[in-house]
Amino acid sequence: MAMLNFERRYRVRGGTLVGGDLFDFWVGPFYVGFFGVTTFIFTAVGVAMIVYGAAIGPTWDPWAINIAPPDLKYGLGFAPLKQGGLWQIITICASGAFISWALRQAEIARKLGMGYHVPIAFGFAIFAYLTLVLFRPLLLGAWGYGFPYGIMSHLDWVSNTGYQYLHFHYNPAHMIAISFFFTNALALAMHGGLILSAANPPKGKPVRETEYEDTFFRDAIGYSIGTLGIHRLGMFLAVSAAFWSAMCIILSGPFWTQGWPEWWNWWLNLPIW
Ligand code: BCL
Ligand code: BCL
Ligand code: BPH
Ligand code: UQ8
Repeated sequence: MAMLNFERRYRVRGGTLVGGDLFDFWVGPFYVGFFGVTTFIFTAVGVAMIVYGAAIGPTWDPWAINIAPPDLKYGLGFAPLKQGGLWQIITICASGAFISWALRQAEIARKLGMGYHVPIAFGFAIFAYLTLVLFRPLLLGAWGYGFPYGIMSHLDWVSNTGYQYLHFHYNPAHMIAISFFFTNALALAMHGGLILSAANPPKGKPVRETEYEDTFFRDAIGYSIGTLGIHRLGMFLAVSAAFWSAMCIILSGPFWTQGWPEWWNWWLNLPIW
């Protein structure tokens, strides 16, 4: 891959969090670093375990391959390899790979003298994942509450877990999370549309400056959040969607055991009706 002139200049040593100069180099376009090596190792072991799980399983159909967590009877202990132990190893590898990935992004940000916004945003996705396979199982007392690793089987888990609470749509944190996801797509549609409309005119027409972007939305809705503001909003919406997703599932079980429609009784019981 061709290297930008700029990339050649910034590819210098330093800024690493651990390991000093040890893995401070690039392979093709990829920065390696200590956390590149740990990402690579966790990914290699994790994927190998998935392939092994598929090999000892009943099928090679990619949609049907399933690596299930241990039975609830194993509680928070280790399970035999073929009874959920594989799932436990894969979970460790996946967590290690995701966290290494974020730390590698942080090292790249340091080298470039940039903020940590991207790895922090990714941290919210990692937090949601860890809520599903680590925090909630810990609070409920068994690894068996984690979701199975399989394309179709993980959808079964979502559906079954949802119906366990009768009507998951009544979960108030789920409502907030969904609203953030929808608002996020609304904001990105507006942002993508607005930037293309100003910065990508047909051949021969002039590019419009940011003042025009502001004016479009002032004319349309009386207010513009501004060209920096829309990115702050975008990060807030995306990160909040992941955060409230984590909240909706950590509440289900550890903090609320009935159906979610029941939760709303506090509202019906208000003395003002
Ligand atoms: Mg899921 C769907 C992965 C957690 C509910 N989910 C998907 C598919 C993909 C996937 C197979 C498209 C996702 C997508 O476009 O995301 N889910 C996936 C992963 C995790 C995960 C990797 C995880 O936490 C590690 N899913 C969960 C949890 C639920 C959940 C348990 C709440 C978030 N998921 C659902 C529902 C649906 C999916 C409901 C679907 O309808 C959809 C589907 O079609 O399922 C069949 C956005 C991200 C990108 C576009 C970036 C690219 C991501 C690629 C496509 C991921 C490939 C994963 C690969 C097959 C996994 C193996 C890794 C290798 C061994 C290295
Ligand atoms: Mg629901 C959860 C929306 C109906 C039961 N539901 C969610 C949330 C989201 C949502 C708010 C999932 C997003 C998330 O957590 O992302 N649900 C939603 C909507 C409807 C809906 C919009 C709808 O009806 C229109 N849900 C229902 C019905 C129930 C129901 C009513 C089933 C019958 N819903 C549940 C249950 C859960 C949700 C149960 C959840 O557990 C889930 C939730 O909140 O989970 C936290 C967070 C993102 C992640 C977890 C992905 C993490 C990715 C990691 C860090 C990186 C992966 C890397 C990958 C392996 C790399 C691949 C390799 C490369 C491609 C090379
Ligand atoms: O590099 C990135 O993007 C290109 C980072 C990333 C991010 C980032 C990155 O910077 C950010 C800011 C976000 N995601 C943000 C978010 C949203 C919340 C703020 C949220 C909605 C979200 N990401 C969701 C998701 C989902 C969903 C909804 O399911 C997926 C699938 C992803 N994000 C995926 C990704 C990757 C493309 C990338 C990323 N988000 C992180 C890449 C990474 O971590 O690479 C290192 C790891 C590997 C190469 C593979 C590890 C393999 C494991 C060892 C084995 C697999 C185990 C797994 C549990 C099996 C699951 C099976 C499924 C069928 C269920
Ligand atoms: C085997 C091997 C590869 C070995 C390498 C050697 C080695 C040891 C390396 C170690 C380092 C290491 C661990 C490398 C790992 C290499 C691998 C396996 C990488 C996997 C990469 C990966 C996770 C790919 C996923 C791609 C994907 C499906 C992404 C999701 C789709 C989306 C949403 C893409 C967005 C498009 C994009 C690029 C956006 C970035 C961007 C943004 C956000 C932006 O705002 C902006 O404007 C300011 C841009 O323009 C400048 C952007 O580009």
